Amino acid sequence: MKKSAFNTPLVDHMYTADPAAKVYNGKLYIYPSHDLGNDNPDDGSGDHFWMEDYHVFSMDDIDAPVIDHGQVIHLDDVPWAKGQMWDNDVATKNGKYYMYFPAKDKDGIFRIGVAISDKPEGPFIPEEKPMEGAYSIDPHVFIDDDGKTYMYYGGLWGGQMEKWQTGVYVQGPPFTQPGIDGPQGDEPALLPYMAELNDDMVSMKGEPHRIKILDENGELLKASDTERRFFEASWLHKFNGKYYFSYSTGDTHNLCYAEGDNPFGPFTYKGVLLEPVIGWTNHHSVVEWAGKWYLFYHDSTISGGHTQLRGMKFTEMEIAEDGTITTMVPYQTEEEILSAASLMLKKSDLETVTAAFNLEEELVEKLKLKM
Ligand code: FUB
Repeated sequence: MKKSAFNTPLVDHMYTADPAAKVYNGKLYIYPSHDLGNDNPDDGSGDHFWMEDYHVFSMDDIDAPVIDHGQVIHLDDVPWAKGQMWDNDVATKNGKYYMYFPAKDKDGIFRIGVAISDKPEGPFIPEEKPMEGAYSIDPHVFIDDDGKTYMYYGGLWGGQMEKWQTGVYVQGPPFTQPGIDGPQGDEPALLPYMAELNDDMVSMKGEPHRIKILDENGELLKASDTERRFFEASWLHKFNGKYYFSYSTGDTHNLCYAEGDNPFGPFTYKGVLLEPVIGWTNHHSVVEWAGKWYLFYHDSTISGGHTQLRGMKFTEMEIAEDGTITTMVPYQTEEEILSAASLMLKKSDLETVTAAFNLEEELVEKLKLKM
């Protein structure tokens, strides 16, 4: 198991993605997706992201080895699910730990399920049925200082949000047609969902809300504003009394954040948190641990650039007093570029790696020396 370090995959014995980092009992727990991948085409349906179980990881401190607690739930344990156990998250209340996870049901519709454990490291026992009224992907659960609990979720394209525009699932082509089925041009982009959870942690208080993400003029971000509009990967953190909703822009590959005064929003767009990484998806979590803020994210260098086979990583964040986050550039210094490029090279060829990192001749020569 590898020791943690910037830009180094946290583990290399399996493919991990979408890391949700949470602090429980002084330890850092990481709840990632477990990428198995398959040979389905990368066609916008998301069908090449194949996952059947979850492992839980933990670290005693930021320099400690990463511990794999093993498989904590498997698809075969979930009566309603057919596959694609994507990004999950875990929250704690009433002395129990609740894992929220999306999976496709027997009809191919993404639903959100809950599984329960007495310990943060699991194992987690799934409920018989998915949560009533919760669909699409990427659930994240945030508990505010007053104990109120909110779930944020949703995703475009493979995440099927376009299919729910009328409030019921509309069967269409086998998958949402990228850029066709949703709002277009100056129409407001589709908005992520949020719902307050009941104290039982397995049901929602009423209907989900749509979270408004506004531009600098107080207008909803437009569908054509693909560099800034919501796509997937919801996360909320609180800093100096303000709420920060962060998310991925999907097809433009940014992680962005927006600021609000309460958990319901509206949130006003603030900027880019992490620039694009190697691989199509960019997905993260933000966590405060022992007085520092960290970004957990993933990229595909570990698999030689296969989008559906990713490796989780982390880096420390810089947050100013007013909540402004310094934009992180995943491969910035020569050392960072060479280390990520040489990792990718283990499973890929020089030409592919040179193109992926846009390497100049001098760096290509240095990379060759590392081969
Ligand atoms: O891991 C499968 C999907 O890829 C996630 O649910 C998305 O956010 C993207 O990271």
